[in-house]
Amino acid sequence: MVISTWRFPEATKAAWDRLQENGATAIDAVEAGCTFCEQTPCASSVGFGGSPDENGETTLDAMIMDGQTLNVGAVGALRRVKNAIGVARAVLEHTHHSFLVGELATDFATQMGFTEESLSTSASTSSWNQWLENNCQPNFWTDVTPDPSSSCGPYSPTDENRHGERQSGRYESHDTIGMIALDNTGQIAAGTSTNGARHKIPGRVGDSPIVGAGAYANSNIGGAVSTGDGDVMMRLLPAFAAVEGMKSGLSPGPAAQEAVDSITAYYPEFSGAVLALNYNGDFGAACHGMETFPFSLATNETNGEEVIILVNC
Ligand code: SD4
Repeated sequence: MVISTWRFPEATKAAWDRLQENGATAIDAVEAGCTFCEQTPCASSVGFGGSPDENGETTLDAMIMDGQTLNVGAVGALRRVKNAIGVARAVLEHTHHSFLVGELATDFATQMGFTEESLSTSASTSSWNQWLENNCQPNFWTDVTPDPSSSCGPYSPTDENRHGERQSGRYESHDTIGMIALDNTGQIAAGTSTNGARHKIPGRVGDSPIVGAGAYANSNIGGAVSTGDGDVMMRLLPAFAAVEGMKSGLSPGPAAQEAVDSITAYYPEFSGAVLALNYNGDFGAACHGMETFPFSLATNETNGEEVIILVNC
């Protein structure tokens, strides 16, 4: 079966179709589903042409995890390459590393045969221009001068000491794809792909490519993916927490809920969701800070048809 965050039935279908091919594995399915989303792109938060950073550039985060070996391939702040999950898979397949970032990840990608091209579109450029005209609002700066709530940078630090305060992220972008697949050999894989947070500070990497934050998979237990405010989620590792919850005997829904609760205990304004699947094919999700969280799935029971399920938060 294949299950993925938000309303991405076509990406789920692409993954399902890949799974039907002779010899295809859960990892192939996750790569195919996320690649579909990156190429279309199926949301403004995935792939090229979305979430321009403060310089107007779109950069991509992606990861893929093999639940059999626990091998991971991930890329963060990847520049000028559209197929981020493909590059993540190349990190998994062709290196002993787990996570490559930035310009040097692009060098790796071109060495592996990926094409270098601009990730900007007229839509991302006009969204960036509007942001500039709006005095760079909103942005992710704090305790700098000039006042980031009314002025653009460049900024310098002020000497206010706010170490004692809990600084939440600032989440507005939606629709990162997180996908889990379970194949007929019992192998589970999970992956994510996103262009991160709109108007992020250049260099920012979110939770999506971080093991245990954006996704986690262990074929003996299950897999989980998360979406939402990545600057907060990477502090609590909700995908790992959900898989650990299933390991301790929880079914996927309560395990996802426990992972969300562990975030809201510290950050009550958290907005995001966790989706989990166990090795039996049971699944569940939990969310916070939005009314409902949709996800799509395709299974043998649905004859491979994509079904959208809505969870109340
Ligand atoms: C991020 N978690 O980069 C991602 C954003 C996201 O749905 O999930 N959007 O923070």
